[in-house]
Amino acid sequence: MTLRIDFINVYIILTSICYGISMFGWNGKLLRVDLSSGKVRVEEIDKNILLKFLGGRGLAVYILWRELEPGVDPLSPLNKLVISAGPLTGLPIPSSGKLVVASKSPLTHGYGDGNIGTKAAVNLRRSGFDALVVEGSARRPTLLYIEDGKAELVNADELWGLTTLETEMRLLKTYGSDAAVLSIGPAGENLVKFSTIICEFGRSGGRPGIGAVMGSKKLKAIVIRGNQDVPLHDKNEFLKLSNEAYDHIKKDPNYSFWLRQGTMSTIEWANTNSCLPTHNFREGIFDDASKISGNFMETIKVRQKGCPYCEIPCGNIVRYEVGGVVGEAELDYENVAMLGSNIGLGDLHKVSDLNLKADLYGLDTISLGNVLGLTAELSERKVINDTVEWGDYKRFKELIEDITYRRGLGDLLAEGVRYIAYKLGGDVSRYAMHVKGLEISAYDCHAAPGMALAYGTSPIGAHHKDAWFIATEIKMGRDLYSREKVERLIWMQNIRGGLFESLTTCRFPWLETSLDLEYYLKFIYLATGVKYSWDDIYVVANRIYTLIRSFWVREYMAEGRGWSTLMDTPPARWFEEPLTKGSLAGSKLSIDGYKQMLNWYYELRGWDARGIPKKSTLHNLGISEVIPVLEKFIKLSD
Ligand code: PTT
Ligand code: SF4
Repeated sequence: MTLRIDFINVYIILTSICYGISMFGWNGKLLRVDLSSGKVRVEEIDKNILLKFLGGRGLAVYILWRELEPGVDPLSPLNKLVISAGPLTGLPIPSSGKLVVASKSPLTHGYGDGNIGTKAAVNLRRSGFDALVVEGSARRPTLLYIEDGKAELVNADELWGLTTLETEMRLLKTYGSDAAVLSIGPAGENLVKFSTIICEFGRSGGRPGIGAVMGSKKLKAIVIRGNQDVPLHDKNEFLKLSNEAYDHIKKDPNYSFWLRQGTMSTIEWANTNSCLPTHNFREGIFDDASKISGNFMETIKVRQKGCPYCEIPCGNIVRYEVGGVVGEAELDYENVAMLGSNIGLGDLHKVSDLNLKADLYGLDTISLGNVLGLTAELSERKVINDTVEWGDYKRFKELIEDITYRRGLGDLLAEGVRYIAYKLGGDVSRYAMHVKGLEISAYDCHAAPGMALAYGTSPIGAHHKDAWFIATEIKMGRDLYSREKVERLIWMQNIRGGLFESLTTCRFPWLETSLDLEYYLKFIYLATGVKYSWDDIYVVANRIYTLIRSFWVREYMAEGRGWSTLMDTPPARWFEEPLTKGSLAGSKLSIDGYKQMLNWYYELRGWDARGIPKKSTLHNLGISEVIPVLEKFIKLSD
């Protein structure tokens, strides 16, 4: 039953989530909200789709592929925002409070998603849903409230313009501390192309501009509460296994060090291994690395923070002081590398302050650090008239404001580095650090061809989420351009980007405290009653990667941008300008070696020499419905 009332407490739907297909692990329902018409409805999700795509990222790309008009403007009402969970999300197992936020990206114009650690993950599932699809666009600022199968749209005029912190505090006061809030800041409202969704006072998700998609829909926030249990196939055994997993994690030798530093220990590691991004990815060594390191961070750390059900909370909360003003910020490796060494800033207090600004405004720190680094380099090369010096904290802080509110130069910077390079022309594209329009995350690849390939082939653009390959690469040999590396990379993508993004749970228990992957197969079985083998999982992962690739090709062809293997190639800087410091001085990537690895990658994925899925691959993966759609735009290989 759908009721349309008017704007203040507008649309209410009461739905029975008891009826429908019986299943375990999944709720089998999605909530669809049309902001243009104000209609809200509950839909069943075909069980076969859940079996084929698991959930999270898999379900998101399935929905976006099927439901978006090819070539849709990402900031138009026709784009859709999908928030999706997987069969393990929000269940009482280690680190399950994660949620995928996905859409056609306004930054890259391809498939975009992020993975956000939040109570909203638990509450969405406990509200009876596996996914939320938001379409259309509201006329006025709006808030979506979800509770136990009911949804309500509420006027949010009073929240528009507030920072994410102010928004979350107000909403928790209104809806109670057991509510979960996902919100955007002024950057999302002003359609900054790398704005994100923020929750829990500083967790951020949706690097490819998912915040701007919410902003374009005038959706300021989503508040979720939920009190229902997700039905499980074998609850007793599930809980028993979960206890065993928690015990394992706590006994792991890395457990206590991880609790002290989380991802921040990577600063020293990356500097030692010449891959800490420095001065817009010119170098991999930063002279002031020790001043922004994990060890230094420990001296100003006041507490730690984590996602629901997490026994290894990695959020480092520090208290910093700049010019007599004291503040608190949450630090991760990526934030500190990109707003520290990459912009020449060797002062963790100042880095923390820039980080906090990004959280309050809802900007992605990785893209922001790229944009600021590029701006300093453009200033140094006199491509722009503005003076922006390396390490100039005050100037960077002003620029963050200008980007957020799109003032002056900030209006151009708000578009991301690919567009900046396009607009300025000349040779700027050689050192505008992105792949497919998404700015590169914090690993320099002058001497890391496998990691460069991980960025080149990541399904959302240059992000490390699908394959943090560099540590494996260092063990295998950095100057090796081998087929074996490509095989290992694809395995890693399938586990991280296929399995974990679709389950949807945090991958850190596996990576940082060696929780065996077998646990996850057992958890899937005990939750859903469905036995997946590893071969089944690889098929699911390949299906997801191939559908995402099909989405990119369709969108780029429909928009008239065309498709080429350059889309999978990192910027010229890493191929042309060698490192000048440390033991790897003189290193740069080989373009021939990279091309060879890319060809192997395509072959192993069943894509043709252009990087486009072959008909036979689409058929074998059970997504042959993609073939006629793609063939409207481009001839496919057999
Ligand atoms: C993620 C990206 C990362 S990845 C970091 S730090 W990392 C940056 N964090 C930001 C931040 O903070 N504030 C801000 N304004 N922008 C930020 N941008 C950057 O966003 C994150 C953790 C981390 S910390 C990592 S690696 C792991 N990522 C996982 C993943 O992708 N999938 C998965 N199944 N598990 C993961 N576990 C870990 O989660 P995006 P989060 Mg993030 C302050 O969202 O878009 O994917 O970009 O979600 O809750 O902050 O957890 O060294
Ligand atoms: Fe969240 Fe960190 Fe725990 Fe993962 S390890 S669930 S990102 S707190």
